[in-house]
Amino acid sequence: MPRVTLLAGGVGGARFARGLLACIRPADVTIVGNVGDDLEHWGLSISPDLDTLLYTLTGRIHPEQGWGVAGDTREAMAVVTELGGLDWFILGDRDIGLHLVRSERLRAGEPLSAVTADFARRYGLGARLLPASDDRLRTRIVTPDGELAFQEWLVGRRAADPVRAVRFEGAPGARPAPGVLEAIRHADVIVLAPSNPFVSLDPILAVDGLREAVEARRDRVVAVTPMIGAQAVKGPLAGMLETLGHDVSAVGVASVLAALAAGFVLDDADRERGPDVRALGLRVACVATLMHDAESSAAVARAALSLV
Ligand code: FO1
Repeated sequence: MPRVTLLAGGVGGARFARGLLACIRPADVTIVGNVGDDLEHWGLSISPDLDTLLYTLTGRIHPEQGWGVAGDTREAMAVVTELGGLDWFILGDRDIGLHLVRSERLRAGEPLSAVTADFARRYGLGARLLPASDDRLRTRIVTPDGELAFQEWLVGRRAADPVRAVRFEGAPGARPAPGVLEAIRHADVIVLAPSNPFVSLDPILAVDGLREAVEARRDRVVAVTPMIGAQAVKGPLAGMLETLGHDVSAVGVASVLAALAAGFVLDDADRERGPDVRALGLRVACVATLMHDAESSAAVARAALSLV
């Protein structure tokens, strides 16, 4: 049974991870989650991508949103609105419970990796879930109107501002969380999840030593497309590929990741682009990449594993 390390952002990363856990023993899977999306809001330490992974992989995720908790209520948010508080970023009541505990433990000096491992254990997650770094690293979006914090750009302004550049506050200088480099060095397969390469994978790779560690294992690295045709499966990737000067397609993503990965999973609909991806020096597999249930997620995971 291969040991697999997955570098993952939000919803796409979590759905892929769910498929991986259907094919591989959970004890052989390490997931390194993006922390560039993290924010402090209402005094709470919020880690959206770690939570999306945790909730998805332990059966708690809100199925339509893809983030937050299934069946959650919004009583606290209703009070925030009633009292004139900032209500552009929504936390459900149960999600707030998790955030109260995380925030208190971080304030008391525990590292994010320890809190995350404990939440994963209590929620019954068999795989290892690691934040890329315990140090503060924040994705910042450079727009024509100036620089915005990631969630302010994505949620607050609905990703409407064109992206001129992306930068990572805190990197270089952010150290890998305990176990991250080892998980990359010792994996039989490393998967770059179908996540946005600029704002989900790059902030992981911006952690000190991480990009180099992945490049050193390139022959064992497989990436999965987050694009089908000219559309992103979810989120603002298509617009970012365009404004950052890349082909708005899976081939554009493959060219961004070609120095890191030796295999690339294309959607069946993009099968005819296979030769373009092979021309970048990548092995190619094709599968239906929309992961709407456990079986479709597992099929994508099997296609990725077939490339190593
Ligand atoms: N996405 C939204 O579109 N609106 C929200 O109000 C929102 C709140 C939120 C709270 C907790 C959480 O874990 C995720 C949340 N998300 C929200 C999703 C999040 O902004 C993105 O999915 C990720 O950061 C991108 O990977």
